[in-house]
Amino acid sequence: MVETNIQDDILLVKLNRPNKRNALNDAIILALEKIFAQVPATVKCAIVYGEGQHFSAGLDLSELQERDAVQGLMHSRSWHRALDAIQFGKVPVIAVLHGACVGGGLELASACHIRVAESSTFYALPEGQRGIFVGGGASVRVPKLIGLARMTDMMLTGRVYRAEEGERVGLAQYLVAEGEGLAKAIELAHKIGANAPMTNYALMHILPKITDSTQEVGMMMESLTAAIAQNAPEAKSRLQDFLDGKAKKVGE
Ligand code: 1HE
Repeated sequence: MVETNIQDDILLVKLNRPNKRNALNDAIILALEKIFAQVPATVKCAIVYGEGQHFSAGLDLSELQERDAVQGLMHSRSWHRALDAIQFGKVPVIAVLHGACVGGGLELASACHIRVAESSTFYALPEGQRGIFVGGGASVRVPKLIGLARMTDMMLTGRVYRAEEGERVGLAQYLVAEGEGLAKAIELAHKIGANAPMTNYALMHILPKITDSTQEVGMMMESLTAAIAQNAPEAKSRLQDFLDGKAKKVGE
């Protein structure tokens, strides 16, 4: 139900359950956790995408049995572990979205570092209408993308954001024509893979902690990160290349 493939230094992770609209059952969540905990050392970036007409219909509702409170807590925490393995793993992850990106599908997408949306993409949090609450990290990650008020509205009213509006409010960073998402993500993955490792590490692991901190602590973490990054041989040679006229200018 989850297929992986390595192309150059990019790990391709495909949700492959199109007859159930890539609904995420426990086996898929566990598979994602394992895949992102064991990214091979040669890989520099990963891409998550979905087979069929939709990225993901979210939690597999057929598995939502009668759970008591403790089982429900454990289930939600299993999603947190898997999606944390994506957000705080070894390499940046790009999600390619199309069709439904709803409920747990949006939770998965929001754990990735960049979202590329094809024009068929639509976003919703139907948990509000199903009488449940988000449990896969949306209450923490989605407001960081679109703000508290928009997420509250999505859940209170069942509001659906279409692809263009989704890109405008920050659910996706790139909007592309139908069928072009994977090519765009591969192009971005090559750019990401060419960065200095410390830069990618800092963006994945330090920047989120800075934004969750007080101004004082955040500023100190920024200074420490900047000092460590600029001291790396990789940074010194890149800066020298620019001064020698050998590096690309901004925008080239
Ligand atoms: C499913 C699921 C699912 C489809 N769990 N089986 N998510 C939702 O509330 C979204 C529910 N799904 C939908 O609204 C629609 O399926 C879609 C808009 C995504 C796609 O519509 P469509 O017309 O392409 O497909 P379909 O005919 O609705 O579904 C095809 C099959 O997939 C059908 O099964 P079949 O055996 O009758 O063929 C559907 O039952 C099945 N299917 N979605 C199980 N979600 C950590 S907490 C997260 C909490 C949540 O994510 S709640 C939100 C759940």
